[in-house]
Amino acid sequence: MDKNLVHLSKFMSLVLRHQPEIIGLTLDEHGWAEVDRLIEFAKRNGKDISIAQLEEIVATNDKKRFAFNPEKSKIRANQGHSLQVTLDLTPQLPPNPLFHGTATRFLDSIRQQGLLAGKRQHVHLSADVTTAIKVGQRHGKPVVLQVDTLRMHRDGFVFFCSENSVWLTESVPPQYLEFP
Ligand code: HQG
Repeated sequence: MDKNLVHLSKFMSLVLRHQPEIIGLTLDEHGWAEVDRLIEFAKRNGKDISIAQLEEIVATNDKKRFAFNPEKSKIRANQGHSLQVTLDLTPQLPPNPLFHGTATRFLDSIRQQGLLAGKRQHVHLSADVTTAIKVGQRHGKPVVLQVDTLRMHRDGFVFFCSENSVWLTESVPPQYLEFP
């Protein structure tokens, strides 16, 4: 993806996941923004985005972070919100195990508290170690924890899989985590 599109995609993450109000936009309870309004409000705030660029971002974004509704009149982020939105995801039986990539500096706290969603709505889990390492690297020296999803599922924890294949759950208490 070219640099300008990466820049626009980061801007879309900001307004569609965290702070739509910075351009005066509102999202509905499912996280959808009207495409026309997004374009218009972004323009008023100095960001020119064309419908063609939005389509390219939706189609080529490395992690499929965004999706259109079938009519292409609305757009939303597939996951990663700090805003309270209902993504209408259906609970699913997760693969066992799943992985969580984090940084070594968080380990003491995670040993005590388990994985917490923090500012986001969910704890994010990866289906493979390579992805988990990439996620962890964003925070420092990466370390991958293994999550016993089978036992969590048996104990009543609910898992969702986002449109872009990120596994989501509310929290992971320490007894379900395997540390390296
Ligand atoms: C850590 C990216 C201390 C947690 C990725 C993580 C993902 C704790 C950090 C998505 C903790 C939160 C989310 C505890 C958790 N004590 N630290 N008890 N519990 N943590 O960015 O999972 O590029 O909010 O391990 O690919 O890193 O945005 O979560 O290190 O899918 O599309 O607190 O963001 O996707 O960091 O990443 P984040 P994350 P996008």
